[in-house]
Amino acid sequence: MTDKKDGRFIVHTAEPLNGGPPLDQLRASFLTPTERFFARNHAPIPEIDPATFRLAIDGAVKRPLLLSLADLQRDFPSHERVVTLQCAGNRRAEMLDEGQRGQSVPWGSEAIGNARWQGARLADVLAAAGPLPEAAHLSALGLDDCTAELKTSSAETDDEQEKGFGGSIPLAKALAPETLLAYGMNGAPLPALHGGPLRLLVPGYIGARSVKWLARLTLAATPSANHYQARSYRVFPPAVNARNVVWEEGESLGPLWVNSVICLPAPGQTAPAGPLRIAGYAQSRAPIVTVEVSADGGQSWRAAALTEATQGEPPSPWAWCFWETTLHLPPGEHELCVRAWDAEGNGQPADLAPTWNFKGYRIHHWQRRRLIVE
Ligand SMILES: Nc1nc2c(c(=O)[nH]1)N[C@H]1C(S)=C(S)[C@@H](COP(=O)(O)O)O[C@H]1N2
Ligand SMILES: [Mo]
Repeated sequence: MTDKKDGRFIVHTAEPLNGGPPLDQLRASFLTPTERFFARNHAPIPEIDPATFRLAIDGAVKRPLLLSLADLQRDFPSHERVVTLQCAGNRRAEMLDEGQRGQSVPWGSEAIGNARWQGARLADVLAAAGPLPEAAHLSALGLDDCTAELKTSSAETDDEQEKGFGGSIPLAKALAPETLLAYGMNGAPLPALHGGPLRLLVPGYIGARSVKWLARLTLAATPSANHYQARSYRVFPPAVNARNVVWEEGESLGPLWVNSVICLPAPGQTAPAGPLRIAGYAQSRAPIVTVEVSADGGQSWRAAALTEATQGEPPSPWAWCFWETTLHLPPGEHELCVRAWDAEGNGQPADLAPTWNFKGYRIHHWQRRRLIVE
């Protein structure tokens, strides 16, 4: 599957493929080309024949449905959405010390991408099934086989555990107009690596809820009991670790938080004296309204310009925001910092410590970067 990606793709693991593009490339285009779009896989990519593929919709519905891809494309209007997917583990490398390496994907800031997705509105399909009054959550199950990871995971597993990757969202989010059953990505059929023939696409939520290779959607009164909803993708207070964790007590992740990242200059790059362009991305559950940059480790700040470089796309509330500013820095060592706010007033913590969690999710403190100006 690495052959599906650009030559500069940062491969964290090849089988299954987990990786993303270098940050200068990521910042180069508002829509991330598919061959540069990050990939996060918990198990090998399942082989699915689009001709015999069926999606089951069951549980608390009046009319259970079994839909082929052709049914979906014929019976429900097609919609396009420009949506940024971000993995809950993005920026994990900033919190890992040597002893923790190897436990999960050591993401830099590349576990994110913005694409134009095409699909049916989940709300339209659910309307055809007729949700019953007790339905409060929508569970999604993938066709992949995560048995190997489930065996090695520190979580207790029981025999009843589904082997596919799964997760759930509240029914209100399932019925929201932005949520899609996606079969297209960047103008082409959804590639197998990114969940083809069909994936859930939940804008504004952690990437894990956008379940790939959809097999089944189930409406129920309670959230999914799947491992990746019930035990994984949860954050715990800093004192909790792998030995004392009670999985069910963690805060289950859903809607995204505010994050902002410096892409240019690229990490490790020394800059010549003179005007210096600093640029990056920011994303949240709601549109980003302010991004500020500091060159003195967070003592003084200036507003960055939010670029409207949407390349002909109408602005999307579910897409990331590109920001940039030009600094004139004297020769020497500087500490760059970035922070952002969204339209709901959410911001970022200054430091990692209070948000540190042993699973390495929701890392979103001000990003700091050492820069040498010659
Ligand atoms: N079936 C299935 N769906 C999945 C996953 C998976 O491993 N299996 N990974 C999830 C995670 S953790 C993320 S961040 C996104 C990544 O989507 P991408 O690989 O298309 O970038 O898919 C989500 N959906
Ligand atoms: Mo993820």
